[in-house]
Amino acid sequence: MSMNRMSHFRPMAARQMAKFVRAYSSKEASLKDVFAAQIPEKQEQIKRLRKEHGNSSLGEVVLDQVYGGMRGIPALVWEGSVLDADEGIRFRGLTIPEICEKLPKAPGGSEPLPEGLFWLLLTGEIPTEGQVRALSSELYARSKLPEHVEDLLNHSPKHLHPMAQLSIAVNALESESEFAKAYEQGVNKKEYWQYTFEDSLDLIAKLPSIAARIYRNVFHDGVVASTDSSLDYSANFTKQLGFKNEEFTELMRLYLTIHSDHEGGNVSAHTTHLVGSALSSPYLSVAAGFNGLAGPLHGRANQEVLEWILKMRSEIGSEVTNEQIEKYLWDTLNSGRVVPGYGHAVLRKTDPRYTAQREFGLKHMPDYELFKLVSQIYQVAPKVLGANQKIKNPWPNVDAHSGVLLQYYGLKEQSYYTVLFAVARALGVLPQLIIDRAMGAPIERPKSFSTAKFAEKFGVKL
Ligand code: CMX
Repeated sequence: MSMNRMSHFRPMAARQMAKFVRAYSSKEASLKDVFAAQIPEKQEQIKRLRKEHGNSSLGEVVLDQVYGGMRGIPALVWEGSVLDADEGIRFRGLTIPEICEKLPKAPGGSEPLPEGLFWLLLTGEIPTEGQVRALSSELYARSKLPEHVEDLLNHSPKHLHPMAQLSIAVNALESESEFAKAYEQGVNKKEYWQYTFEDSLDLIAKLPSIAARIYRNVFHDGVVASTDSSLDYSANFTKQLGFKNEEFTELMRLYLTIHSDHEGGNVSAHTTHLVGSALSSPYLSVAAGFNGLAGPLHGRANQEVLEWILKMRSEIGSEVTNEQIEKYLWDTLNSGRVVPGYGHAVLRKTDPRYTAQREFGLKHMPDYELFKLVSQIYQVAPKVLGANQKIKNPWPNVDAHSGVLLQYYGLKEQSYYTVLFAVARALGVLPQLIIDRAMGAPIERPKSFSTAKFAEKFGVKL
């Protein structure tokens, strides 16, 4: 560890705080300095809010919400993003088109750099180009994998799903946890966030190397290209995956940005937060979140969508009419399966993450057969799904589109797609874990009852 990094590990004395505040006002302040300078004010804001409204009601909880997967119960604090049912996600108050416009880009590029989004999620501020470049370099410097993690991946059976391999590798990084070591040495709880920050940056930095190793081992020759200090996070990632197309790197920048965060209640975000609330290290917390992301109703839907589309094409042929798509949709529903890529627990309109990917497709591959097929399904599916009253949202979500864009550039192995989602999701869940530790968030522990107890509460005899 460099002296520079070590210097952040001492208790935050007044003199040091003054240094952070000075650094914060500088255009070249580091992410850690900017965040550190914000902490006292954020703590104060929460203290005041709780003092004035600690006993104010947030509304009623009804029994159906408890049995219905806790839909709509306001029970979590999540600073990075808020999801509106009709409008979709806002990252620190900004829509997807707004972040695409405001976040720094790579030289000659037009898509946002995900490093910038990470900065925005943690601090609420748009970084300068210089700050993002410094963060890219810092991630590059932290990206090397420990040998035992490489070994684990190299010895994983190829038929083990890429998400299971990813989870194993992230759990194995626990050996590197600064947080776990500091906790063992009895660090003061006021300093938890600093070690969480270090682990978070290390984990984000190493994830592309893990993901690329899995991809190259399972689907190719096991050789992972070296990274380059002059490249940004996404460019190094696509290089490691073995791609040379700059347009694909642009897609990766957009992909990692828009898949990062989707407020706190989704399975991967909530799980990371929940496990983290027990003071498990960022590695163990994020690995747990990834296990949730691997489920077909959540992140694995991107794999399912591609399989569903390819199966339709193999059954019907490449020239598909709207009537044939409608029948295929009904067949899926009537066989008791879900239509992957459609529906959402919160959204009630087309997901703006779907729209952002569609716009990318219109710009770069308007005549690509699979892109056109996704557009055609969009014309038919909402009507079919909408005919079923119980489906609350007949519109497409983020996963309906991502796979065909990857197919176009030659990343055709759909069982790998959720790993890309996971690399992005780390950029969304880790800022909140750092914030949780800086704000002293408590261990999460909601109340549960048995059905017999609920019945007793309402005077029902079972
Ligand atoms: N196809 C078929 N049935 C669907 C459906 C779909 N796309 N979306 C919802 N339904 C069904 C539900 O399965 C549920 O049926 P039961 O009452 O028989 O259990 C009913 O409609 C009501 O569900 P809902 O309230 O509209 O949706 P939920 O909040 O329960 O579920 C989600 C949300 C995403 C799991 C669901 O829409 C779904 O399974 N979609 C397909 C999988 C998918 O695309 N997941 C990715 C979501 C985005 C992400 O996290 O990455």
